[in-house]
Amino acid sequence: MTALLTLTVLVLVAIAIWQMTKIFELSQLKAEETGVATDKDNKYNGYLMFAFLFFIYGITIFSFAKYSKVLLPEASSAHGGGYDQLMWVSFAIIFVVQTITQALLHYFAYKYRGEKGKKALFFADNDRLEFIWTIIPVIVLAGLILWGLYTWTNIMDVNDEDDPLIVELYAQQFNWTARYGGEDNVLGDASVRLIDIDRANVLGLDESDPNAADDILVKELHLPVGRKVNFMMRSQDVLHSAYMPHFRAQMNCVPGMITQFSFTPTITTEEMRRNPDVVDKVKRTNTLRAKWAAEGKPNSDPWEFDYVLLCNKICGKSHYNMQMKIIVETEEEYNKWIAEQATFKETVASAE
Ligand SMILES: [Cu+2]
Repeated sequence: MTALLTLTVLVLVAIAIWQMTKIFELSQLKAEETGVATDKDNKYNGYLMFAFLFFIYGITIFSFAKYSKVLLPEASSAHGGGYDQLMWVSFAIIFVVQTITQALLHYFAYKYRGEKGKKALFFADNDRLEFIWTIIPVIVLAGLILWGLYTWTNIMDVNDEDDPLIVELYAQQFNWTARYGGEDNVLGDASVRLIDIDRANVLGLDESDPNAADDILVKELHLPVGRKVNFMMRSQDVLHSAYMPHFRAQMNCVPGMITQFSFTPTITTEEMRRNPDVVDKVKRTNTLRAKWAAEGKPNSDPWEFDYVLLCNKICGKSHYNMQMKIIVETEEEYNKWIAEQATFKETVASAE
């Protein structure tokens, strides 16, 4: 109660002082007040422009220092290196150009600030200047666009050369299922209309298609290192997006159609766990988790690095948790694992 009273008194005193200042100001007739900025105002604003320049440079340096470590580690797919290179060159160009132009912009705003008697020089045009500021961006942008198109067509060229492994990624709210073609490496036909949950035909495989019998459905994606994988994506309900950040891969999963993406994994899970950036990230995460564990908070078990398949389209309330573990391993390990998995024919219940 005393605190409330003191606070009320303080607020009332503040209002009283403010009102008195206003009355005092109104009683002072200022002859020179014209509403036009004075030299002093302009100089003040000029310095503020400089202050803002240092603010944006400061925030840039701060972000580099503090957040560089949250970037993805080295790409784990054959095409990932070229993709990263394109991105880093684009970043570097944007960084250099913005650093220079921001400095010029703010310096000129200060240098040519309003001053009594100072008049701007007027000239209609300058061919050489216009030529320079048109031709340089044209060359740089055309180069980036051509390089980008070349990279894009290379990455998006899904073909059957080099005996790729065929894998279906099936998206539904809110989980993923992967399907391998089995012995013949050919996926059986499937349709959402054939889904029969009671008989464990969860992906709607067509039982009359001989290719479907040996298909293998799993909840953990295993990939042999060095072998090309052609992914065929389907969605049961809404738009999802299969996002495999470490492989620099993303493709929408669209109900009613099959979309494709192809890449060759180049680094096994075991090798990636020894990557210095990954080791560092695991260490940082686990330090935080140990702290959480001490405070009795959830999600505080020690974490180990694994590749992941995430959904990258906001597809509903549990979207954030729609993921599947990916394990990249040697060919022998992969062959051993796939041999242990049951086929569709073995898991589906007979139609009685
Ligand atoms: Cu989703």
